[in-house]
Amino acid sequence: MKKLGDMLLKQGSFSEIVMGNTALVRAMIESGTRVVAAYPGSPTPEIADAIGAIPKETRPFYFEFSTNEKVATEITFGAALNGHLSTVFFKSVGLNVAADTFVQLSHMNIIGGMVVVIGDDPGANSSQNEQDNRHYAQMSYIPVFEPASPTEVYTFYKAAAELSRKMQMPVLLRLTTHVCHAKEKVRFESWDPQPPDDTPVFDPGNGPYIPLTAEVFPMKRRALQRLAEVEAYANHAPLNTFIDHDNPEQGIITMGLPFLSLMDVLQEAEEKPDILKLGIVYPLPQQLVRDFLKSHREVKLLEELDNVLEKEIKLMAFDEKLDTTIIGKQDLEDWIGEYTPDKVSTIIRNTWPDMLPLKTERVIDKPYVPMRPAQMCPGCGHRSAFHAIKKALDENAITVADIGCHTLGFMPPYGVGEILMCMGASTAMGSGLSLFNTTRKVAAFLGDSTFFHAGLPGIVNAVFNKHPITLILMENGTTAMTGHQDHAASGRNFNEATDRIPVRQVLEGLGVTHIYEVDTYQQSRLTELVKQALNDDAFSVVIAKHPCMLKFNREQRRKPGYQAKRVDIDQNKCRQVHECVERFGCPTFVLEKDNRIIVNPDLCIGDGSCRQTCPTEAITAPETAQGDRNETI
Ligand SMILES: Cc1ncc(C[n+]2csc(CCOP(=O)(O)OP(=O)(O)O)c2C)c(N)n1
Repeated sequence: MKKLGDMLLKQGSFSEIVMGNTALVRAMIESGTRVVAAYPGSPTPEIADAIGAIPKETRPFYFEFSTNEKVATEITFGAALNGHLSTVFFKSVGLNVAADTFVQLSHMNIIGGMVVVIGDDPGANSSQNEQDNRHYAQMSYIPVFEPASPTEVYTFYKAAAELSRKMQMPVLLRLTTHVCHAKEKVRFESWDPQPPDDTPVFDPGNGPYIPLTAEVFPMKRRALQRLAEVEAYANHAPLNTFIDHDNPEQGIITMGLPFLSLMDVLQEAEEKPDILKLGIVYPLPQQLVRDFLKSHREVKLLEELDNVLEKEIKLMAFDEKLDTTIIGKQDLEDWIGEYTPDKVSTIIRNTWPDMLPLKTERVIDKPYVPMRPAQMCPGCGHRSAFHAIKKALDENAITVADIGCHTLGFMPPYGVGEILMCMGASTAMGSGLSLFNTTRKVAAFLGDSTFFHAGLPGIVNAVFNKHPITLILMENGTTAMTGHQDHAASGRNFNEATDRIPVRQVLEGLGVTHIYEVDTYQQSRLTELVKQALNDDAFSVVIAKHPCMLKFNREQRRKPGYQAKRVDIDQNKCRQVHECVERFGCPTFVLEKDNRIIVNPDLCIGDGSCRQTCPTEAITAPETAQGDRNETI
C-alpha cells in the first residue's frame, strides 16, 4: 500500500499499470482537487483504497466516507462553494439517494468546480438493477463524460475538472464496472504540488443560491445556456474521436466499454465501418454527429443499456430531414447486460450479416471454474443469527430483507428475507406489510451501515405511526459487503478514531421502547429474544450483534504470534444428522459420498460458533491448526 501511495504522489511524469479507479486518484491529485467525499459501493471502493494508500498527512486533499451519497454530494458541493475543486463518488444506485441534491447542482454557480463520479453497473455485477444514469444527467442538465479505459479515466477526469472549474458547473464522469476495474499502462504527467490557497471564498453574491419563486427560471435558464456552451465545446473537444476506415457506406457511433468490445470484434472484419467514438455523451455534440450521419449511408448506434443516444440522434435526423439509415436497438436483449465482445459480435452480425467472417466456435483456453453461489463467510455472525432466528419464526411469518451481507439470509438453507428493494427500505416495507394484518408476524432486517445511511427514516416512521413489527438490526461494526468501510458506529472514520454513535442509544433517543440486544453466537438466547420481540404489540428492535469475522480474522492474522485454529469432527460422536450442513450451512463442512462430514481446513476459522448446532456434540473445540494456516494476509 505504501508503494501505491508513493506512486500516486510522484512529482515527475511516469508510466504505471493501474486500474481505472487508481488512475482516477492520480488525476484528482494532478488537477488540484481539494475535497473528496463518497459512500461505498461497487464498482468504486478501490478509489478509496487508493486514497487510503496515501497517508493522511501527505494526502493533498480531504477525503471522507459520508453517511450516504446525498450527504457526500452536499459536502462536496459546500466545499466547492468555498472555491475548492471537489469530487464525489459512489455507485450507480447511489444517485437515487443523492438525486434530490444532484438535480439542483446545475442551477448553482459552483465556484471551485465539482466532478460527480458515478460507477454505473451494466450487467448488475453487484447492484440490484442496471440503471442507466445518463437519464439523470439529462434530466438535471449536467454534462456527461464517459471514458472507456484507465488512460481515459485519467484524461477525462482532468478535462472534466478543468471544464467544471472554468464554467462553474458540475460535470458527471460516468464510469462503468469494467472501466473501473480494467488495468492498463497509463502515462501520467508530472505534478507540481502548489501550496493550496484555502481562503474560504463563499459569497452569496456569486449566486443566486436560493432557488425559490422568481429565481428558479433564471437559474434554469443559466443551466441550459451553459449546457449549450458545453455542446459547442464538445463539437471540437479531443475527447470525441473519429476512426476513419474510409467507409462511406457504414458508420458506428459508440462510446465507453462497447467501443473497446467493438475494436476487439472488428479485428476479424475485412471491411470495417467508420467509427465516431463519443467521450462527451451529453450534451450530444450535434454538429459532429450531424456531419457523421451525412457522410454515411447507414449508421449503427452501439450503446449499452438504454437507447438514450438513439432517441436524441433520431430526433436530430428527423428535424434535419437526413436520409441516413439509423439503426438503433433491434432486439430486447440489446437493452440488457454488458456489451462484451461476444454480445457486440452478435449485434454487429444482426446489423450487417456480412461484416464479420462466418462465426466459428471461439475456443477460449481458460480453466474450468465451477459456479459458486454467493454465501456468508465461515464464522459469519449473520449465519448464526439466521440459524437462530429461523427457529423463532412460525411458517406464516413475513420476513423482509435489506441490502448487505445479511441479504444472503434469503438463500438456502435459511430462506429468511423474502423481499428486497434497496438500502434502508426494509422497515417501512415491513410496516406496510403489517397493515390490515393481524395473523402474520412481520420481521425486517437491517445492517448497521444501512441503519445510518437510509434506515433511520423508516424506523422513525415505525415509532411515530406505531407499526408493530420487529426489526432485527444486524450489527457487525462495519460496512461489510462493500469491503469493510467504517461507519458512524464503528469507532473510526476514514481518517481517525472517533466516538461511536451507538445504535442502541440512537434507537432509545428515537423513542423505541422495546429493544433487545444479544451476540448472535448466543443462538438459543437470540431465538428466545426474537420470539419475545415478535410477540410485543409495539415496534420492537432486536440488535443481533457480532463483529464481521472476515475483518476480525484478517486483523488477527496480522498480529505477531497469530495461531490459526480450526474445529474438527469427532467421527465417533457424529450420528450424521447433518444439521451443520443442512441447517447451519457453514461452507467449512463437507458432506462426503459415504455421508460422513469432514472439515475443510482451508475454510475453517476455528471460531466454534458451529458447535452449538450439533445435536450430538461431534464438533470438537477449536484447536491450533498445524502450521498450514498461519500465513499473514
Ligand atoms: C444506495 C446504495 N449505496 C451503496 C450500496 C452498496 N452497498 C451494498 S450493501 C451496503 C451496506 C452494507 O453494510 P451494512 O448495512 O452494515 O450490512 P453488512 O454488509 O455489514 O451486513 C452498501 C453500502 C447500495 N447497494 N446502494
